[in-house]
Amino acid sequence: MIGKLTVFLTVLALAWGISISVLAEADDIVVEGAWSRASIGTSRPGAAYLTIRNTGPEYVTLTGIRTDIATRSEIHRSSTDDQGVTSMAPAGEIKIAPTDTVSLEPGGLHVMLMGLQRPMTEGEAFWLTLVFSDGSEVSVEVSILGFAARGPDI
Ligand SMILES: [Cu+2]
Repeated sequence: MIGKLTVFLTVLALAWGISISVLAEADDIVVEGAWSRASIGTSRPGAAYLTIRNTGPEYVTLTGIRTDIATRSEIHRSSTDDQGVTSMAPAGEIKIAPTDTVSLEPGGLHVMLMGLQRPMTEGEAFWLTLVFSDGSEVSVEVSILGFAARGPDI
């Protein structure tokens, strides 16, 4: 009887252990307010903005972006030097601390969409997939706002 109970508890412990280990980074990620601006044609890259919230107890790392609206998409960071010159560069991986929020917004971090496959038309939307370091993914629909939009609430 005790033997059986031990086996039962061991199986329980294993099941618990497994359920912990399959918890993906993406399970703790909330992506909100995804938007972009309408483009004039497809010759210039587009940009997308959104907010990523880590609701979990561990760090999560955003490693890449996938979308079918562009042939290449990267996370960039814009910065302005003391001369007032603005430039941007690939931001690499984005590490998000537990309970922290990272905002991709004009003038800072953004998703650069290079090689647009179709014009970004106001009122339409496209899908963006965020890829995390454990291979898990979160997909969001990105609303396309007007040419001069500064955010979903403005
Ligand atoms: Cu950029």
